[in-house]
Amino acid sequence: MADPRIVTVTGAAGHIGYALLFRIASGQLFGPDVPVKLNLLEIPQAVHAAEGTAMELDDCAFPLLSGIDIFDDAAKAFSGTNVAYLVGARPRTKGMERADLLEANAGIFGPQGAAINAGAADDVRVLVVGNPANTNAVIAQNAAPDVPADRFTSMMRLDHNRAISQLAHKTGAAVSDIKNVVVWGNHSADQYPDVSYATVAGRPAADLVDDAWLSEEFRPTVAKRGAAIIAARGASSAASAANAAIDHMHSWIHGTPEGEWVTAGVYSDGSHYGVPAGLSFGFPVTSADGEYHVVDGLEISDATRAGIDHNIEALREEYDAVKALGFI
Ligand code: NAX
Repeated sequence: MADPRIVTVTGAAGHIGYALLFRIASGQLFGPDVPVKLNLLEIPQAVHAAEGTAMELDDCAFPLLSGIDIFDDAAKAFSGTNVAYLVGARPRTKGMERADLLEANAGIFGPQGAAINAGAADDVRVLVVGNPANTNAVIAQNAAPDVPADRFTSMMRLDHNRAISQLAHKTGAAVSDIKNVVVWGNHSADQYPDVSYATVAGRPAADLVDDAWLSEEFRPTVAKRGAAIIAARGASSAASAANAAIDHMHSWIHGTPEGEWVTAGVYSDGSHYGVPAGLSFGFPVTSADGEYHVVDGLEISDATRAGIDHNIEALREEYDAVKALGFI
C-alpha cells in the first residue's frame, strides 16, 4: 500500500469539519487504495471537542485511516501536509465592520499560510473554505512565498453545485445531464452564476430557460442559497459544504472529464477575462495532471461581463483593505 497522505483540517471540531473528516477517512478523496493520516487543527478551547470527533473516527475503524493527531499549533499541524483544508475562520459578529472581519481573519490565515510555507509537503494543495474564503486564500497565499501561488484555492464548488441543481430542477433533467455551468467571482452574494455555456443533455441551456427566469429566479436563488439554508435549518450549510470541499479536491487530484469544467476559486495571474493578478476568483476550470487550468477563450456576453466586473470590484475592495491593513 502507498504511504499515507497527510490531510490537515482546520476548524476540525466545527460543523463542516464533522461532515468532512469522515468522508476523507473513508477514502472518498484519494480513492480506495490510499491510506490517510488526519491532522486536526483547532483553537485551544475546541481541542476537547476535536478529541470527541477523533474518538468517533476511531470507532468507524476505517481501514484507510492510518492515524489522527490533534493540534492547537499550526506549525505542527501543517508539517508534511499534502492537502490542507482551511475551514476554521472568524465569523462576522454583530457590530463588526468589514475591516474588523478581514483583520481578524488575516490573524488566522496569515499564520496558517506561513506554517504551510515552512513545513508542508512540496505537493501541498490548499482549499480555503472559511469565509471570506476568496480573500482569506489571498492572505494565506501571500504568507507562503515559497509555495506556488496556484496551490492556494478558495471554495466556489458549493455555488457551482447549487447552480447545477437549480438548472436540473427547472429543466426536469438529471443532475448528471447538466454540464459546464460556472459561477464567476466571489463566494458571496456578489457572485455571478452563469449558464451561457451550459448544456442540458447536450442541448444549450440557453434554449431551455428564459432571461427572466435566469435573472429573477436562478441567479438570486444560487447566490442567496446559504442564507436560505440558515433560515430553514437554523444553521449554515455543513454537509453540502463538506461535499463541495471533497468535490473540489477530488477534481484537482484526479482530473475533470474530457470537455467538462467545474468552478474553483483559483489564483488569478492577470491573464484571464480581465481579472487582476493576485485575486482568488471563481473561474471555469479543468483539471489535468494534478493542476487546475482556467478555461480560456469563452465568448463573454455583456451581461456576463458586467457580472465579472462587479465581482472584480468586490474582491479588489477586500484586497485593498487587507493591503491597507498591512497583511499582504
Ligand atoms: P463552525 O463555527 O461550526 O466551526 C468553525 C470551527 O473553526 C470552530 O470549531 C472553531 O473553533 C474553529 N476555529 C476558529 N478559529 C480557528 C483557528 N484559528 N484555527 C483552527 N480552528 C479555528 O463553522 P462551520 O459551519 O464549520 O463553517 C466554517 C467556515 O466555513 C465559516 O467561515 C463559514 O462561513 C464557511 N463556509 C464557507 C462556504 C464556502 O462555500 N466557501 C460554505 C459553507 C460555510 O458557510
